[in-house]
Amino acid sequence: MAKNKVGKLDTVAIGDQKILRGTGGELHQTAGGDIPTLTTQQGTPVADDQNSLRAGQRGPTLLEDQHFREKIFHFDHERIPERVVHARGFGAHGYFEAYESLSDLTKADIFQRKGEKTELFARFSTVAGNKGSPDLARDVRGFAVKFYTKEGNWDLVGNNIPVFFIQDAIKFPDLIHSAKQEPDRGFPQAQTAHDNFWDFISLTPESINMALWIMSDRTIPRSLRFMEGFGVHTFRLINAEGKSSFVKFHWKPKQGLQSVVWNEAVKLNGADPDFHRRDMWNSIKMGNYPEWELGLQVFDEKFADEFEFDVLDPTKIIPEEQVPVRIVGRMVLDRCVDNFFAETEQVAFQTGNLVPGIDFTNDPLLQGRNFSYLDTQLSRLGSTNFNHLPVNAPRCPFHHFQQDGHMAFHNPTGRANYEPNSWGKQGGPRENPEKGFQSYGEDMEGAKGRYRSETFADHYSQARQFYVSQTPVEQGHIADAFVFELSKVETMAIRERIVAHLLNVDEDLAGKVADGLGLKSMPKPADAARPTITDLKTSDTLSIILNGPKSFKGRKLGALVTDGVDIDLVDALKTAVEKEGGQIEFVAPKIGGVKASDGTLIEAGQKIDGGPSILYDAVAILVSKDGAAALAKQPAARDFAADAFAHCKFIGYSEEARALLEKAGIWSDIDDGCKMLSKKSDGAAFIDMCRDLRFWDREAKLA
Ligand code: HDE
Repeated sequence: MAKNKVGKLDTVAIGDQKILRGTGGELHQTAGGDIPTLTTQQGTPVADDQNSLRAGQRGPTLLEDQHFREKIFHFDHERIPERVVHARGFGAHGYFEAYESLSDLTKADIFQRKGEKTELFARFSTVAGNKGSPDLARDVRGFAVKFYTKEGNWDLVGNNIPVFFIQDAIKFPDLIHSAKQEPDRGFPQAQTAHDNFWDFISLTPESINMALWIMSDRTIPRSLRFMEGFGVHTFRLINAEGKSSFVKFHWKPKQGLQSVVWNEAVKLNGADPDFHRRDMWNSIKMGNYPEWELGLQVFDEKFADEFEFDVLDPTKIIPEEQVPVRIVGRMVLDRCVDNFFAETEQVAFQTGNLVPGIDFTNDPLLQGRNFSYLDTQLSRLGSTNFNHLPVNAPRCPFHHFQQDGHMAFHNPTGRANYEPNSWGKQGGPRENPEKGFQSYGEDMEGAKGRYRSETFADHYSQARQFYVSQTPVEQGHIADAFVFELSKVETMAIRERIVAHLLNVDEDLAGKVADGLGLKSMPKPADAARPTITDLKTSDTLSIILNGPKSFKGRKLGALVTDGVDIDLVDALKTAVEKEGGQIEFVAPKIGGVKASDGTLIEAGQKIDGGPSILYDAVAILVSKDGAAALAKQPAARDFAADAFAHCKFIGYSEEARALLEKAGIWSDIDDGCKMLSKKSDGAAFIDMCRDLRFWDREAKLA
């Protein structure tokens, strides 16, 4: 053991490794071998990173300690302002692969060649909550994708819901203020269940369609991997001949659609506030890459003129039955970020980032967004040079004369920083009329004014269409969500105003909500600018349950095990899950794991109180008799079983689990969603059952 003095500290070497003993007696490593020397930002080697420079052993700290000052200075400024909306997000890298050439529709380079891959960065987010808010807040999810195409970055900045709350961007600050924490008290965080939000909604009839969507299970997705994405607005595609078609963009998850139930969401926010980001991170790290297909709804002016609603109104969808979604490629997310701050936090999306071949329409919300996204980056990223950050920079060549500013690190060389100039080849880039972005030459006329088009006036018909397109289970969830949220609203008049709107959507829904709120009498229906069209065709694509995964692939089974568990059952179940492309996690009384019947050690992924059943898509309770008796005494184990049952999950159990299931209060209610696992083949049969989302038949009995 070698010893030497560094400042006031002793270092010791044990074998090849140097260990530094701090004054507190802790052990620290110093540089040497493969470990680089710590430096300041200037590259000056640092001798002591444990103690600041003092005048004397117990004296004051000296101003000349440059290393200390640089370190604290930098730390003090680590945070940048979080996004004013969509602050909580999670990003990943991946690629887009075109299935076919769309040159008939668009000259966008990304869509020209079948099989071509384009790198991209996707960021998913909640809207209302602050950066540290929980993942399972009832909220719309942002679904933003930056494609690094060969002709510039194209940002498709969408949501997981195809409609929006408002029709004009001028109302966005009001909408968001009403949803966020109330300004006097600074709460509630990441939830719309409060007076201000529902006050605004109740006074904004155009938001009622969106209100139905956000009260559906769309706002509590099981995972970011199992939700759809939508560009929301109508855009244009322009082909090489200058012909324009209208388009709406859709992302369809290959995994299918899946959500949690509300009671689960509430509990998940405590048990794992990072549930969605952890799920995405783990899936990608395990090589189980999430995939979405890009779909286009393409239509022409004639359809736009004949459609019941205005295609520029972002509170409306175009049902897929009316304009089918044409699948044109896929997005695969296959790489986690290396640094959350540099990539996920600093990525700057912008609706204005379009490429030749794609263009805006006059949707007033989209027009307003085009102003907002560029503007917001200056507050957040502090410099007009945010596009110099690697995650934002194009990956195709770029040349322009914009220069200087804070932190510019792409600095043009040469004499010319203006154009036109007469410096020939040395004079820098020039415009390119053939290749360059050309806006579609749409005719414009009309008097200047602040308008809301008459064609935007129907606020209830599509809300009704959405509601009646849901399965009864989902309709029940929507009614329950309204009752939950409005029960947190303290002002009676606001509760009544919402019910008055719901009367224009569906009387049965309004009745259920009024009943759930204990309203003494039914209000009059809200005044409607247009009567509700009641015979719009239902659309199956609007339901989550009808578009579920149909497989256990990419989903997770939680298996509660104890010492003495039958190893054959465990083996059979594990094999069945993995064969299906799912994941199994063992939950045990202790994190050290359990010893199975044959002495095999089963490693635990979770200790029982850290692994509640809400974390899993389905559960199995595989325990020995003694194990069940011991677990029956533990509230966490009883909750594991009782919650799984209450959340309509499929439950597999060994015969010996009875003592636990009895104590959990579910033994006498065992139903067809529960399967006793007594022989090897039961494992596969159970996973077969789990292909369905949940055992919904149970829900009505629990009500
Ligand atoms: Fe956004 N929105 N938004 N939004 N939005 C932002 O831009 C805004 C809207 C959406 O992961 C902000 O960089 C206005 C609709 C996503 O970084 C800001 C209006 C849709 C993200 C902004 C809307 C979205 C944002 C905040 C009304 C779905 C997160 C930080 C006209 C189609 C992107 C930022 C990411 C972020 C403004 C409405 C989606 C302030 C003014 C509709 C996915 O610029």
